[in-house]
Formats: sequence, structure tokens, C-alpha cells
Amino acid sequence: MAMKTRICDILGIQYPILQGGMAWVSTAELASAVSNAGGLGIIAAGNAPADWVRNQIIKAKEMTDKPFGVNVMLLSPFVEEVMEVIYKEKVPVITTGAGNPGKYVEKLKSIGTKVIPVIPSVALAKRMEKEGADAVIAEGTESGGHIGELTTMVLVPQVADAVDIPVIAAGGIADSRAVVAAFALGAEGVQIGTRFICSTECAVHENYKKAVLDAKDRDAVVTGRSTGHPVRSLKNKLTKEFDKLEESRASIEELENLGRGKLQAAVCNGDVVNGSVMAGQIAGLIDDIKPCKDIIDDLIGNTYGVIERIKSFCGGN
Ligand code: TUI
Repeated sequence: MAMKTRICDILGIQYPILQGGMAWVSTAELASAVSNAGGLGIIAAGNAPADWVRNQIIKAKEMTDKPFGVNVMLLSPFVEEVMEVIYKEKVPVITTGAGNPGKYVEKLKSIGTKVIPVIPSVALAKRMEKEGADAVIAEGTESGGHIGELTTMVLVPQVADAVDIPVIAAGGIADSRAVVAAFALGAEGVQIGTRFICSTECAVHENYKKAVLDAKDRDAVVTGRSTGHPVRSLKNKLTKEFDKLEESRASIEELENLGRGKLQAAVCNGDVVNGSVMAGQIAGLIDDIKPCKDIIDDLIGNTYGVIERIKSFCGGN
């Protein structure tokens, strides 16, 4: 089945599906698998140094001849050096998270890189459109990792009404029902993170994949609200310790110290007890590990059936 929107034309991809840029998780292996399957694979720069990002870009170029992107986490201490690498390597697409990428847009556009910021609000979406963004990702609070406050259900239609550039919906999307719902809300693309953690090509530790498979509907909890940088991850010993520390009105520094290095511990060492197992609320729906191509084929292939079901409710008396 085909599915084509402005996002496909802007990015030069077959399906309007972006893979979320998840720090430590979204490596060249995962990104190239998603790009080879017709979506847009994205390497996450996270807090990594520029050399690591350059190596991942070179690897991705070897593993796919299709477009791919890099996600730049704007709170990274290496953000300026990472941007230099992106300019030099002429990465086709960048997405950004955790801030306003405005000051980089002009240079990126001048070298032909498409710029797609993640935005948690209508105000920031409008600002990004004015500053030249090619599209925006409206990311609901259902997502894993660093989150905003609004749900996908309320954020996407309000952003779609407020801007003319295409809107990509993110947060809580893992199957074709949610793809259809996102399109119904006004989106022209979807960004999917947690579902791709449970892909064959994703190189996270097997304990991390198992934690996502085992997660139930209420297991993805938020910590760190008091720091101003709330993060959603699967409930475990670390999230409980975090809650206790927040209740004791600990300083932001103490809270940040508790979180430091914990995502890497979970992703790379498989410490899903003391590590940070970032995942979205939709983790409860995911119950198998399969190749990225099969994930994308299911997302696209089943939309027709979902639409037919809705149509069967319409038009009667
Ligand atoms: O960035 C993400 N998800 C992330 S980043 C990350 S690493 C990290 N770990 C701990 C604390 C902070 C970061 C793990 N997961 N998603 C995209 C996203 N962007 N969510 C929310 C935002 C956002 C928030 C505020 C985007 C823009 C923004 O603008 C504020 C401003 O500067 O106007």
C-alpha cells in the first residue's frame, strides 16, 4: 500500500514515518534499517561528543543510500561541535529536541539540510515556522524521555491549525490505529520511538527490550518534574529513588547527579533496575520484536483496514 504526504516529498522518503531520535538507542544500525525500509531513520546525538556523531553518520552512509537524519539534543554540552559535523557531512535532515534551534536554521538551510524541530506547544510551532523550519514534530507527553505537558490528542490538532508547514505527530504511536488517528488530527507524518526499540536491528541490551515488552499500561512514569526537565521512563528502583529524593525537596544538582549516566547503564549494560529505561506510555501495547521493515509494513499495511472499520460506522441512519 502507498501512503504519500508532503513529508514524503520534502524528505525524499517512501512512507511518512520518522524513527525517533532516542539517545544511546538510535544508532546508525537502527537508523539505516528504518531508512532502508522506506521511513526516515534518525541517529540521536544525545549528549555524545562530535566525533561519535561523525562516526555514526559515516556508518549510516555506508549502510544506506536513502536519506537519514540526526537528532540534536539542544541541552548537550557538545551541541556547537555536533552542528559543525552536521554542516560538514551535509546531513539531509535534522530534528531537534529540548530547546529552540532558531539560531542554526539559516546555516542549515543554506546547505540544503531540512530542519524539523520537536515542539511541545503552539507558540513554539508558530515561531519555528516563522524562522524557516520545514516541518514540526508535535510531541505529546505520552512519549518517552524528556517530555512536554500536552497530550498528542490535544497538541496535534492545535498545531495543525496554527501552522501551514506539515505537522508530524509523536507520542503514543505504535500501530496503524494510532497512525490513522494522527492523520485524523491533522498530521501528515508520524514519529515513532518506543516501537523501534523492540526491533531486531536496534542494538540496545536485551534486558532493555524485555523491559519494554513486559511493561504494562501504567508502567511508564514521569520523574524530575521539579527540575524543569521531566523525563518518562519505566518504573523501577531508580524512579522510586528519584521520587523519594524529589519528595525530600532535594536540590536540582542532587537530582541531576542521581540521573547522570543512568540511561547508558540501562541501554549498554542492561541495568534495568538502577538504570533509566526511557520509554513511552505505549510500551504496554508492544509485545514482539521484529525487523524494522515488518514494523513499517504493519504500520502502513493495516491502515486501510482501520479506515474501512471507521467507514463502516459512517453513512448509516
Ligand atoms: O528531547 C526529547 N526527548 C529527550 S532528550 C533526552 S536527554 C535528556 N535527559 C534528561 C534531561 C533532559 C534531556 C531524553 N529524551 N524530546 C523532544 C522534546 N523537546 N520534548 C520536549 C521538547 C522541548 C521542550 C522545550 C522542545 C522545545 C522546548 O522549548 C523551550 C524553549 O526553549 O522555548
